[in-house]
Amino acid sequence: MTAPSDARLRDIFVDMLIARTQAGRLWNLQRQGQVGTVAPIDGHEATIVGAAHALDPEHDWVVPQYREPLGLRRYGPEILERFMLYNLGHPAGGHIPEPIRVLPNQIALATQIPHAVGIAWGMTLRDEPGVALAFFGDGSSSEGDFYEAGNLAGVLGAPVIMLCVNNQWAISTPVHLQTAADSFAAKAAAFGIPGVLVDGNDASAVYDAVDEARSRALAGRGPTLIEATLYRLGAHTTADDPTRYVPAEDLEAARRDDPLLRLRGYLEDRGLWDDGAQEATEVEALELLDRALDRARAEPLAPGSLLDHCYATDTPRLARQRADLTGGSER
Ligand SMILES: Cc1ncc(C[n+]2csc(CCOP(=O)(O)OP(=O)(O)O)c2C)c(N)n1
Ligand SMILES: [Mg+2]
Repeated sequence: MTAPSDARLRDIFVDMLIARTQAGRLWNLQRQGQVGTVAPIDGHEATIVGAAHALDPEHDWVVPQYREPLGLRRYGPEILERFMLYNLGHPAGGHIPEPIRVLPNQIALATQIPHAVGIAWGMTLRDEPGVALAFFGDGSSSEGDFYEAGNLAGVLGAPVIMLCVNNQWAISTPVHLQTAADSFAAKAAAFGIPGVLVDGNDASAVYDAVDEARSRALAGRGPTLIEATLYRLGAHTTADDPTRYVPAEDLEAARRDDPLLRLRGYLEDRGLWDDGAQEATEVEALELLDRALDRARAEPLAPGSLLDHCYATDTPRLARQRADLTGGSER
């Protein structure tokens, strides 16, 4: 296990700040009707970025839920571009081409976890070095897919990291109504694999936990379930009003433990960050977002293309829907 160097922590902070800044801009753009629904990343940055930095983009797969894309910069600028295409409803946003080892967003809760186990086991069968890391939420852990994937991973000894992002909420369902277990990490016992609890506001701790799980997997010692605890600082999505159910005092306490403030303080104490760096990074974040959005908007969007990747050949019902959308004859 290797702790991240200060240089690495600075890189992690840059990615965290870029993600937070872009998320803020996307929120405003959604309110202006310029982009589609967005799930804010606020409060999740240390976990998502810290985990991504502990992986090797050349060999390791990331299998996201839907809140992660802005935090996966380490895997390449294509992630942001595809995310913008996805947000605008472009089918190309549902596919991230190789060699980038990131699966597209997954909205159907927990279905991505068996995919990650399959990818990981596939790498073992092909004798490829690498791991697959699946992000999923506390709410997703109540799905059957979580248990099926964890069980299979344990039996196979697949090189997979199951990273449960416990942000205390599944839309408006609080965590105490989600499980009666002591923790989500405790569920690892049923799979016969290690379960690790980590402070999800501490990028360094998340990096360490993922790094250790990765080393274990690469050494042939199988999967790990990690639970990163943090607090969702924003709404569930732009379609949600959390003031109706999040206790104001809990949110205020969580804001004092904001993962960005914590890491910024650490870097400033060591002379590795200052207001100039902050401002320059925020400007860069918005420029990157604007460019990705411009490119996504320029991509032609054919009517009916939303049906393109359902089946190789349209079913009769899809053919009728396609005809309705395109105003033409059935394909
Ligand atoms: C199978 C399935 N059931 C229900 C939903 C509706 N839904 C969307 S997000 C969400 C909450 C998910 O909570 P969690 O897994 O904790 O992720 P978070 O949004 O907190 O990051 C629900 C119930 C869904 N997308 N898929
Ligand atoms: Mg949640």
